[in-house]
Amino acid sequence: MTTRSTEDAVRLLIVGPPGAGKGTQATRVSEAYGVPAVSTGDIFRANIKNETELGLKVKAIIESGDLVPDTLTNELVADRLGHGDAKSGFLLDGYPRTVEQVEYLTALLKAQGTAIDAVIQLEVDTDEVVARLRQRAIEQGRSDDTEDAIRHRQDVYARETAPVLEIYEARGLVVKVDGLGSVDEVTSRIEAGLAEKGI
Ligand code: B4P
Repeated sequence: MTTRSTEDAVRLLIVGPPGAGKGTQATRVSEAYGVPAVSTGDIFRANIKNETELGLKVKAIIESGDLVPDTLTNELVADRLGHGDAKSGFLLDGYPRTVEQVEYLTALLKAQGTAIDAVIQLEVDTDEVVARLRQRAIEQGRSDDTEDAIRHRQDVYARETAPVLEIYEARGLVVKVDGLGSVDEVTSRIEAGLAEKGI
């Protein structure tokens, strides 16, 4: 893995509907660019597993397919990005997911004199993401991959997260990537899209 200095730090987001492959690609892209992948979903799931105070608060929300309240999520991200390894950049997976989270993140980074460099938008149609999540339900048994929660999460994405992409689009930061095909093919498209932006 490449190691980065704070001068050549790269700050990336990966956004897409639930099941688009954000987590899958975040691991690979973070290794390729030498930055930590920070997944809000993974942090919440670890807290639920360890039955922490945060985990107990968010368990039912996540299982229903709703979003965790912005205040809790924002605090968690601010804390994580304060760790030393995030000083030389990061790849945020699954955050921001609401307009309020975008505003919070923008202000947080601005206070540090930094900003997001690019937003990877994984494009996968609803039929395909639903099929992937049904498969994950069989293979991993994740408690938020029930039929009702899968459908509900797609609705929440369309309502709450699609406007997030409009904001970053207006800022000229979005790299649109076709998320269909093999995992390797998608990774190659992401790397090519970032290279076009000089990243
Ligand atoms: P996440 O953990 O972000 O869950 P996700 O959207 O389902 O995952 P992802 O898109 O990463 O899918 P994956 O790579 O696994 O969020 C879970 C919950 O946490 C949310 O519903 C919410 O309640 C809460 N939460 C998280 N962030 C929040 C925030 N900012 N604000 C509020 N609440 C928040 O891929 C899916 C499947 O597809 C896998 O099985 C994978 O193997 C497969 N796959 C991947 N790439 C593939 C490919 N190219 N072809 C075929 N299959 C592929």
